[in-house]
Amino acid sequence: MAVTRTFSIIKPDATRRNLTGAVTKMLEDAGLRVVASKRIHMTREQAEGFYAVHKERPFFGELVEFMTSGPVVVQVLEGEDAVKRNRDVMGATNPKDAEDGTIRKTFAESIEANSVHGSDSEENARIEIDYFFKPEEIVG
Ligand code: IDP
Repeated sequence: MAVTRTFSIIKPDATRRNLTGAVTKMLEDAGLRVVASKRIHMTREQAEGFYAVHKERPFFGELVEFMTSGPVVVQVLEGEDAVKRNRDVMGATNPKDAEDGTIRKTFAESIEANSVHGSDSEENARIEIDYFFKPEEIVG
């Protein structure tokens, strides 16, 4: 299996509860390596652009509010089959549906405040990494 990259966000509900380290440990324990990381407070424009695919969905406004409500940690993760590996350890979008041992089952507060984002395809991973990181910020 090829070593690939994916994009992750530790969301405001997790940074607020000081869970950056705990979430990162679960990512690392799942075989992912953090090759870039920075703590930022997203602007409204950044959040709207990032979630543009969801702009017709009823929760778009609330999602942008939530994602700009506090700091987030954006990360590039590397590992074998990184997109799937990350999605597996994240768990289902709604923590009620997430499996035991996943990040969302362990930490998420709700379907919205679900602690982590992870790219859903390699193509989106490339787009999302480029959205937040310059190539020289990624140190593999
Ligand atoms: P994903 O993050 O598991 O890929 P998506 O369906 O792409 O899930 O949704 C993006 C984000 O939008 C979710 O992680 C969650 O924060 C939020 N979201 C998804 N569905 C709902 C909903 O029904 N109500 C409120 N927020 C939602």
